[in-house]
Amino acid sequence: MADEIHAGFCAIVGLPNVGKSTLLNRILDRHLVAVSAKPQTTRDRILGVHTFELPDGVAGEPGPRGAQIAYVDTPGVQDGRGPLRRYMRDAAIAAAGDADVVLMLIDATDRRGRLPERLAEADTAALGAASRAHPIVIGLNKVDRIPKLELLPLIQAWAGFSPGVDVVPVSAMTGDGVAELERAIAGRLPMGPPLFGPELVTDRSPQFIAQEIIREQLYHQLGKELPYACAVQIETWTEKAPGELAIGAVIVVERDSQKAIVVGKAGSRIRELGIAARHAVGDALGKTVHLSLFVKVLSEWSRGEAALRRLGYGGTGNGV
Ligand SMILES: Nc1nc2c(ncn2[C@@H]2O[C@H](COP(=O)(O)OP(=O)(O)OP(=O)(O)O)[C@@H](O)[C@H]2O)c(=O)[nH]1
Ligand SMILES: [Mg+2]
Repeated sequence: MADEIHAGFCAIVGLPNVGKSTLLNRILDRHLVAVSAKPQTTRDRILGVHTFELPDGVAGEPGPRGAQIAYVDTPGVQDGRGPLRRYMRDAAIAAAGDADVVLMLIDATDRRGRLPERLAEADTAALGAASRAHPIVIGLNKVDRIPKLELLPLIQAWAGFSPGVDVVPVSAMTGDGVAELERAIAGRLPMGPPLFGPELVTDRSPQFIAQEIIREQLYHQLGKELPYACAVQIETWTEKAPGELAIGAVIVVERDSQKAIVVGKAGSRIRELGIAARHAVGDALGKTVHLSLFVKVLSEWSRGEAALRRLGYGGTGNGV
């Protein structure tokens, strides 16, 4: 049928910090999901839909073709104890299980994690198995930072991962190779009508996006000092005028000492954080944002299933 396109779900999976969320932001050309230099930034599945034209078609089918790739960004898979880490790992493995295509992203600069053997280790074996059960594309990311000579053996090592696998070198940061990568993914998607309307980019609410971007700014501002167990909750959300939003948000930490770090001397930290987050959230949502930030201590929240659910990790209606 003429209105059939390559359409389906692609789960972006991999170890923490390989650049999954950076890649999704690059593909959608907007700041939808949180990115940071700290591993385990993404905590939940996030849908980002890219509807586009492939000018040269896909392999074996030349000519322009329509495509709609519904990407699911997932938390980096890694061993770890506690309900939050378990929740994150389950979210990634479930997304790989539900997808039409799995995009396994590898950090080509990570000497230990960049070879296929890494997927045989206990903490990643379930992800390796879920990925092999699907058509798979391997993206070797961060190639802007490795010498070309190192790339060839890496491509060869992954070429044998599963039958018919495509291995594509990319840089999510510069955009190099991203069009090739999308072409390889689209070529593995079934033909059919689009799954989503052309305007839909994500199923996440503006509140969720704001919450994620405030958490991202927290990571940027605090770096190594940041407590792992911090969460952001939106408490108030008022449309003051068209294009103008007032947001009240709470940063939840687990101890008074962590609160002191986030607030800073005479409130200096949280003030700077508020300024950076206001700009970043405004950019992401395309609005002028007024932001009030508070810090709250909720002891041991990352260990309790009930508190996790209250902060949006788990339960129904939160995944894609
Ligand atoms: N040089 C370089 N750095 C990159 C590239 N892609 C991502 N990064 C950096 O890698 C770090 C991790 O990026 P993220 O996109 O947060 O990685 P992630 O895989 O989503 O991480 P988790 O959500 O924690 O699993 C950030 O500091 C990015 O700026 C790339 O192509 N080149
Ligand atoms: Mg991420």
